[in-house]
Amino acid sequence: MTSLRAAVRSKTPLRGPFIAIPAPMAVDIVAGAKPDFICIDTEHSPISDGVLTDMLRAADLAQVPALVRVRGVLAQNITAALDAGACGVLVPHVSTAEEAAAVVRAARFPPHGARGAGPARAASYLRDIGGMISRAREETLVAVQLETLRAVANVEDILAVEGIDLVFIGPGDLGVDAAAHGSIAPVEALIERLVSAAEAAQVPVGIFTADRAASKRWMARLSFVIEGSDALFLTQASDAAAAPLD
Ligand code: 3PY
Ligand code: MG
Repeated sequence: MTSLRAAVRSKTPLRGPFIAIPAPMAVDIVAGAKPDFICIDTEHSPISDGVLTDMLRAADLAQVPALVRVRGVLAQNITAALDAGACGVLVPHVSTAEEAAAVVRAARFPPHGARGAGPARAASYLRDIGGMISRAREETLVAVQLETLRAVANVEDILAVEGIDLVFIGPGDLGVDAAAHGSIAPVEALIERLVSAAEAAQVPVGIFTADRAASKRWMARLSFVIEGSDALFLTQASDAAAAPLD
C-alpha cells in the first residue's frame, strides 16, 4: 500500500476529515466511509494519549491512514503521536523556520533528526525497533500548519526547511491573527500568498475547509484538503434532525 507520505509528496489528490470526538467508535464510523485519510485532532479535543492509541488501532483496522494533529511544536507531543502509531504529524502554529526545523528534529530519526527510539506500539513493543526506524524514515509524514501573520512573513524560510513534506493552511487562526493585528490584507490575500509561495517552492500545500463548496474549489488547485470533522458532521446532522418537520 502506498504510504500517505508518498501520496502527499506525489501530489495525489487527498481529502479527509478531522476526528475530534475522543473515541475509537468515532474512527470506526468515519473511517468506514473510506476517506483518503483521517486526521485525529489532539490540539482542539480532549483526546488523551491512551484514547489516541485506541483510535489509531481503529484506523488500522479500517485500513485508513491516520495523521495526528498534535498539541503544539514541543517534541514530546510529536513523539507521543508517532510512538502510538500515527503515520505522521500535523503541527499547528508553526511561524518560523526555527520552529519548522524543531518539528523535523522531533519527528525524524537520526541522521535527519533526533527522534528517540522507544519500545512503543510503533515498534511492536520492542520486537521491531529496526523496522520502526526504517519505516519511519520512508513513511512518516511531517506537516506544519501556517496560520499566523508571522508564518506569512516567514513563509519562504519555512518552505526551505528540509524534511517538511506538507504545509497546511489554517484559515480560521489566520483570520483571527489578521483581525487582531489590523492586517490590511484580507485573509484571502494572505492565503493566496501562502499557496503561491508553496507552489513556487514545489512543496505540497493543503488547507482546512468546513464546507463542501470550498473543498471542491480548493481540490481543483491543491492536492490536500481536510474537510470538516466528525464533531461538525454530528452538529450539522443534529441541528437538521431537531429542526421542525415540515
Ligand atoms: C484553522 O483554521 O485555524 C485551523 O487550525 C484549521 O485546521
Ligand atoms: Mg488553527
